[in-house]
Formats: sequence, C-alpha cells, structure tokens
Amino acid sequence: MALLPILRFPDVRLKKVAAPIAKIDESLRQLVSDMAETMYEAPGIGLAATQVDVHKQLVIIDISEDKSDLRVFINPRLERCDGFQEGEEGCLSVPGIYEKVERAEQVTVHYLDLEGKEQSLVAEGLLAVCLQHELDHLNGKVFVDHLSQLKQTRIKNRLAKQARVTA
Ligand code: GNR
Ligand code: NI
Repeated sequence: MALLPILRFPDVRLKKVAAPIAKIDESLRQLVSDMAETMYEAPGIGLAATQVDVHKQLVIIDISEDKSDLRVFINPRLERCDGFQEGEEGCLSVPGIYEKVERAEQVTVHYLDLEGKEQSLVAEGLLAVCLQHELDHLNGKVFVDHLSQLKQTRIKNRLAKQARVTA
C-alpha cells in the first residue's frame, strides 16, 4: 500500500490524454489499491490515474458515506448522455476551489472491470457527475476548463497565492 502524490492544477501533466489499458495484471491491481488508499485519505469520491501521473484509462469512484462501494472503471467510454444538471464540483487537483459546472443528468458508460469483463452502467445524479469529471481527467481536462477565462485566471492566482502561504 502506498499514498501517491496528486498533481496540482495547472500542472501540464494534467493535460495528457490517457492510453487504453491492454492488460489487467498484478501491477494494475496494485495501482488500483494505491489509488484507493490515496482517494480515501484525501478524502475524495473519485480519482483518475491522470491525477497520480499515470496516463492510462483507469478511474476509481466511491460515493458511499463509509468507503464501502469502490467502483473501478478500466477503459471507460461515455456511450450516452441525457438531460442536464448543475452542481458544485471540487477536485483533488484543484484544492479548495468549488465551482458550479453543467453536466449531463444521466450517462451510460461502457468499461472493463478488474476481471477484464465488459460492463455497462447507467448512472445519474452525483455518480453521473463524478463519472463525467473523471472521464474529463482521462482526456486531459479538469473541471476548471469548463469555466470562463476570467474564473480560470482567478483560480490560478488563488492557487499560486495558497502555494506561497503553505511554502
Ligand atoms: O472528491 C471529489 N469530489 C467531487 C465533488 C463534486 C464533483 C466531482 C468530484 S470528484 C472529486 C475527486 C477528484 O478530483 N476526482 O478527479
Ligand atoms: Ni478531479
């Protein structure tokens, strides 16, 4: 088990596009376990491999109250989006910043589970938001990219100031 360092916006490595996973092996299972430990410790409800500087199509999510429902998505693809919802989002790579983002209300994703089996999931509400947020990470996007240029600049300034205070 290991805690992994999380990349912070505006680190350019957060812009990398993740590659599909070809083989589900012990090193991938170890990565999932380390990412879960990192997400729970943060604490967060989701984590994309991109955020720990691994540019593979892997996402974990647990929106339960008691860390009891870890979901693993390998090579996830968004197959369908319906409706709209708007909620406050945060990101472990953009600490302390919360902004409203518009997302689809319901999504269908296809992915592989840890056994390599094809799965599909229809999600709505917070799980749908989280999936869209994590799939964005795999495509090199953070939630801040959905905001106006003015807000993005303010967020960069706020984070830089924060970093100076904690340094
Ligand atoms: O912990 C997280 N909370 C959250 C809240 C609203 C919308 C999305 C998220 S995901 C975030 C963890 C994270 O940064 N995942 O990439
Ligand atoms: Ni995030």
